[in-house]
Amino acid sequence: MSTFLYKADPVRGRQWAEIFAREQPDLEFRIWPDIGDPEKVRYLAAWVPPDDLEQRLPNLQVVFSTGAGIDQFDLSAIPAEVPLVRMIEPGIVDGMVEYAVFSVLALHRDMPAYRRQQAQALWHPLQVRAAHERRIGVLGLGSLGQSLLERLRLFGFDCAGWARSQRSIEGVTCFAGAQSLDAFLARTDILVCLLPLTEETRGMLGSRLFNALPRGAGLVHVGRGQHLNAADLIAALDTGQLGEAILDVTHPEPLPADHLLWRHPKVWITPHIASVTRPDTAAMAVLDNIRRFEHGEPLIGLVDRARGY
Ligand code: NDP
Ligand code: OXD
Repeated sequence: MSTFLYKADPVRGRQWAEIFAREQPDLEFRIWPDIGDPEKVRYLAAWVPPDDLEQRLPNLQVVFSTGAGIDQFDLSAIPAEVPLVRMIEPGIVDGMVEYAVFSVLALHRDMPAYRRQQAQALWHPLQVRAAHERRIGVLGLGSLGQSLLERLRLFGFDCAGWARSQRSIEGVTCFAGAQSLDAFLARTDILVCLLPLTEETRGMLGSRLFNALPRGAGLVHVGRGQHLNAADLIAALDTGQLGEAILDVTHPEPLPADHLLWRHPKVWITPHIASVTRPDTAAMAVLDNIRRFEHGEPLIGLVDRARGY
């Protein structure tokens, strides 16, 4: 019998185990560090994989990321012939859509400003803008960015998105490639970052990008902490170039208690909870990919190592 090895949160792992036992009883499910016979491990699902992957698990055939992002993997440590698959499952999409819609609506309806006003017992209505007058821009039009835009459109926002390749999404103005980034930013009042972290996107959320946005724009950052230059963000908030920022990801994580971002009046921080993989739907998505692999069919979420996502 081959083994499926799970190396992430053990509580959720036990939920995965129940689903595997029900759906694929001929595959032994083990939770790290109880790996059994390493020669029998064909599949690994991990948030962070073990060191010495090749030596430790010599018969590994597929690595699954338990998250949508794969930047925490050292791609050079995974044998070239072993596919790496990122997580695409309905639970992660639903969670992200909820969080990002909440954040966009909070900025659209000035909730951070009202929180500050409440702290001073200040009753002061701010001017309301209609949704169609608010331009939302989403960086990254993958499974999460597209699902978010489909939902934001329903509020009547003026929606746009930016990706590497030209995309077509009903009701959304799509921009592609570095040459169109400034045009996309110039029409964005609330920017949502849903990019993967790669060599091209690291540090992208910095002064240059902030200065290309309309003055007072809002930022919702749900990508990765290393997309963001925190000093540039603070400077942009202090000059008013940016109005507010909602950050779910930081660098490092956890954010140290003495970091300036914690106390900045125009920053809301959550501890990387925008979206988490849901055990029931994630286990089913991985089982479907195992079936695909065993039938020689294309894997859903296969990482392109050259692109880095
Ligand atoms: P996908 O791989 O499906 O989509 C990535 C998108 O980014 C694609 O549209 C891609 O363009 C675009 N992109 C990548 N590189 C560039 C570039 N250099 N220039 C322009 N566009 C680029 O990812 P997901 O939608 O599944 O997830 C996105 C990210 O969200 C994850 O990598 C992770 O960092 C973050 N995340 C955060 C979570 C949280 O809780 N905070 C939870 C889950 C994910 P193209 O379409 O042309 O390929
Ligand atoms: C992910 C995450 O990438 O939770 O799935 O950040």
